[in-house]
Amino acid sequence: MTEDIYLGLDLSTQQLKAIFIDDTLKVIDCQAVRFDDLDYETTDGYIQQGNEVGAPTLMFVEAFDVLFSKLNKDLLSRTKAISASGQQHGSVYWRESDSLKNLDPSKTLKDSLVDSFTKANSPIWMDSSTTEFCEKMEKAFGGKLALAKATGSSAYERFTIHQIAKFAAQNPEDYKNTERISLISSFAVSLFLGDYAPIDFSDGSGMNFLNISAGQKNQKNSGNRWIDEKPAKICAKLGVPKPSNTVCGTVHDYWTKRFGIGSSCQVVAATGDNPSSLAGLRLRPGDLCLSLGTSDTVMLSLDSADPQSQGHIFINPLDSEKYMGLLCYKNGSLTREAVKNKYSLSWDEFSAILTSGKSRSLNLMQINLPLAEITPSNKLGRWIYEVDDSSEFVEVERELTMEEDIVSFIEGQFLAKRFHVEKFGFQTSKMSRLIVTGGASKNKALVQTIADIFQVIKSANIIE
Ligand code: XUL
Repeated sequence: MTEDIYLGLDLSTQQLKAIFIDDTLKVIDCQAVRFDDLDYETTDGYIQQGNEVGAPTLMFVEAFDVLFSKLNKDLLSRTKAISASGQQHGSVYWRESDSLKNLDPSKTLKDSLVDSFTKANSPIWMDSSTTEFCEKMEKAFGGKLALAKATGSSAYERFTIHQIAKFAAQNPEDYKNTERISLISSFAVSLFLGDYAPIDFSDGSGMNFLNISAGQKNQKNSGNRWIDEKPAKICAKLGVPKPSNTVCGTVHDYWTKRFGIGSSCQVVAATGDNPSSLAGLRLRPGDLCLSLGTSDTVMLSLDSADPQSQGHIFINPLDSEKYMGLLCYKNGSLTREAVKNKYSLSWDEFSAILTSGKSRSLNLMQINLPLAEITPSNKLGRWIYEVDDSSEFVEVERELTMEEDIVSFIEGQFLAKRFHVEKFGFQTSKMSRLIVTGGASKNKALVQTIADIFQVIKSANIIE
């Protein structure tokens, strides 16, 4: 048995998870706390009011209290380093105070930090309420593409700078009293440090405010990479961003006294959940990764950046001079589950229909977006087409059978991804590997459908 243990946290949409690995990367233990099991009236980890979507910041804090009370004390005492991954784009607003520095080991984190936030609900990646701020920024930059060339993406509602602009406009007093703004990833690591952790370059690329090419211009991963330092107050609240592998310091005394983590345990900068997946899978140029979770994402590792007005380029978490490409879909696992539930099916029954239905040529094409989509931007609704005798697509008026609905919906989800990834500049015919990861990758019928749609042939591997 090896002595050294490493602890990774994942603060995702629906839960906080801890995973211990040893120095051969073997998983030693894994525990999670679901946000809906805490007392904050969330559904699937969030609260939605129209197009505003957020999660109580104190709920995140309490999840750490609950999770750490369940973790194995021996493993905690052997932990050499801690880092975290977080749902991307979400933000946390810290009130000017010393409470983070002065965490008291006799208290829960929640009791220590109850007055520490100027905004009770952290806006999260599902929010789409900032259109006016997005439009303003694109206009100021001279259009979508110009903003994308600078920051890696055109303006997207969930990207953090627009959420900050909205908060500053709507709650100027609370904004004024905000000393620091963290991303959800850097917030998680701040709890371990007992101090503000830096935003890392990779998750920071999801803010529409970080200069993604500054590293190429001899700035060598140092200095301030915000695209505009003139809004000095915003930059001061964000701090100086750092490479994703920065060692930020050692754990605050709180963790040693309350949970027995060694005082020399290092705290490493956190990053977003998608950059974390790319790092964990060690994606290489030529690989295509589909991550199937609350959101579905398509990820690519890139040597150079060619931002488009749709899709995102982030700085690569493994090498700050390289990049990753990302397409994000809001209609992922929750939408698949809603279609399954519509027919009161188990996952096994749903999968059996997918497998048997696929062998028939249905000639149907369905686009089903019950949640306002991210790719393509803000599309919402359901469209069904059929190919007629002259190979034209015609809209379908009749009710679909259950089998037609399930098969055409799933095929539509992945046909769209293939189409978007080709438009993003990735040639699927030259793909070296197709990697399917995330919760839904356990579903063999789904993975086979994906393989069929991406025409995975012998030269490519599917890795589940
Ligand atoms: C990526 C995105 C989502 C979240 C989900 O841009 O918005 O994948 O990271 O946690």
